[in-house]
Amino acid sequence: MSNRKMITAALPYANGPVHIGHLAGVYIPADVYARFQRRLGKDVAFICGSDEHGIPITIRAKKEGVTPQDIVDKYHEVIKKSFADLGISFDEYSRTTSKKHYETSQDFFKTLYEKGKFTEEVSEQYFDEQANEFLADRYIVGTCPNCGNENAYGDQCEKCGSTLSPSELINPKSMLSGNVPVLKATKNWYLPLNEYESFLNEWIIEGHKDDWKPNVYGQVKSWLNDGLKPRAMTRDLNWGVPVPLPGAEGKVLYVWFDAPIGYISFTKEWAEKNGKDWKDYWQSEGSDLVHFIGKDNIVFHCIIFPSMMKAHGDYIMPKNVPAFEFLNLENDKISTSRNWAVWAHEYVEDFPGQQDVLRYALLSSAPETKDNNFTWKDFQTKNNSELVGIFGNFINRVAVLINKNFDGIIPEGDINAPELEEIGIKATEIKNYLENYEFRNALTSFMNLARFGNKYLADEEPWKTIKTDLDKTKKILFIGAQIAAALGNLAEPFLPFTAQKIYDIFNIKQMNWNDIEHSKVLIEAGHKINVAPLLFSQIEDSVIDAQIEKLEQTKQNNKKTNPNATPMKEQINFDDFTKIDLRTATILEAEKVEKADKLLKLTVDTGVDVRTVVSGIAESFTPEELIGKQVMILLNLAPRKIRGIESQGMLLLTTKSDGKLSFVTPDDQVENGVEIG
Ligand code: B3M
Ligand code: ZN
Repeated sequence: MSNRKMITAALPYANGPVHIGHLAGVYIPADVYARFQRRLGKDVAFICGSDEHGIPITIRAKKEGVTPQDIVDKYHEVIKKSFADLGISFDEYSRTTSKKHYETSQDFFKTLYEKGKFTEEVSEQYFDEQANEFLADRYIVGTCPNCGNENAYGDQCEKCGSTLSPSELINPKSMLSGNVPVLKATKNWYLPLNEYESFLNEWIIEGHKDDWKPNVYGQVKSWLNDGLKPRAMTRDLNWGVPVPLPGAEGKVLYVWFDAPIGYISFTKEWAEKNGKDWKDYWQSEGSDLVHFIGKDNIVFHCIIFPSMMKAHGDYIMPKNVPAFEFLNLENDKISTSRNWAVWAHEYVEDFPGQQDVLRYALLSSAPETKDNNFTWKDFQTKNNSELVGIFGNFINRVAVLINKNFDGIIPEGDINAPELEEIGIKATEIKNYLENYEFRNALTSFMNLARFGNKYLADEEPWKTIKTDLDKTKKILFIGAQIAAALGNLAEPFLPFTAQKIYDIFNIKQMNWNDIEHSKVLIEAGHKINVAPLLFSQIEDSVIDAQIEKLEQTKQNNKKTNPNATPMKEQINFDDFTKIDLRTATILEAEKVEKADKLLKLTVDTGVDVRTVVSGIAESFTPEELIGKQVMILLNLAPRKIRGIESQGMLLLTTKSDGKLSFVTPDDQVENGVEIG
């Protein structure tokens, strides 16, 4: 087994924050694995960063009316902070707009180009003549040939789920201008993936039948069975890493070409800062490359990137690609566009100091072999019954009893007690599961040791024996202390914040995993421990209800027929309403207010009197067109001085989609001073 572990986690797109689906399906398992490998004494590089190119970024920028750079700058920071807050222990978290990444990905491309690994193909691509841009598949909408959905994208129909190419769309339109795009010839560089089929077959299909997860192996097999086609590695776009060839202006590297090279660029950045040689991790047989990804990224990490590395010639192949399935939220698919998610940064704010609770809950429902579900109720139960009720309870009882009865000194005990065997057994069990990427089983093994300790105390009742048999009590608490110290050590990959607290309580240093497997005594008798704060606390129903209410609110928002409509204001009762005196009225005179571009001074016949109203409508109406106009007025609004003029009442207006104002008026002419309601 090799001593180096080159561990990567999929680069999140910097077009939005990360949510529990990302955490459960990539980042937390990857972190557990990286921490565990470090504990085995391996030389670990755990590398990630933001994926800042690609269409999702430019689409988000267009939507928000800002530049792609603005978008990635914002979300890179948000994502990076969430990971740090949740204890994801990346050795490097960088970004694909870094200088090193541009260099590295362009060099990689040039090497392949110079070795003649690409084919050049001229193809007809859709072009928007008004916007003067080639259109990415995502930028073309039209009718799906399979289900008739009129809003299918050029790469996919979200209604029936079929994969499309833009030329299959009926009535294609450009999303940039709404015009019909034209086909225009353009040259791009392709990697002939078909030429790598036999290599992939031998390496994965024959070589990894038994050690890769069935979901990953199965997907690769079906891609290979269908036969691979050349794939364009460059695109006609203006956001991305420029293609480093003469005559390639306006072209960038395909985002799935540059993004995985990001793993290499970021390793270089880390190596430079830490006096390491990046090649030891990427180009040496003494290194195990492992990619943690979601199932939608399998083809890129098992077929395209390996083919790129093979074409280059200097790189090792991944040892394993543990891909996860998807996590649902309250039995519904997590969706960024529908805001159906628990966002990492919001969790950190709503549950300060409780990062490990989320890590625990997500690991125990990690979608390892099939899609899984997260519910807030389940989260509460996991905290209250398992973390508080079993693990926290055990650690606390041991520490409190030793502090109270033995002045915080570990008492003498039997170093050959059979109960101590359990520590090594569990350490080995967890190790075997983690080496096999079985995170849920590993977590269960860990919790079983806490259960074992808890039951041991409940059976032996040291709080009772202390009154009758001091010697026996010492032995019980000696064993209790060994199990507690082991739990702290074994918790670290899963629950790093809690592990640190246990090290502090028991005044111990973290041990190498192998040492835990082989030693029964982790704290010697006579060792002094510290006072014990609670590790976990009960999560009340009200806290969980607030989270469920938040999701309920999201559901309501998703029902909106107008996405721009503001939410309903607080309810009022009928009495509140009758306090409002609304009347019909007619504008008699209108004039501009000096030195105020937006204001008009109006004289209004309200039926009950003739009064002055100052209204901010000058940008929507000329004074002349208002004379004789019937309007509605809020009559009993307290008068207010505006630019020295007393305004008595308010006219009812609404805003049209072009931003201009429009009066709310009765359908037919009515007398002035008639009540509305
Ligand atoms: N940026 C994330 C995704 O598909 C994508 C991963 C890149 S890994 C090199 O969700
Ligand atoms: Zn369809």
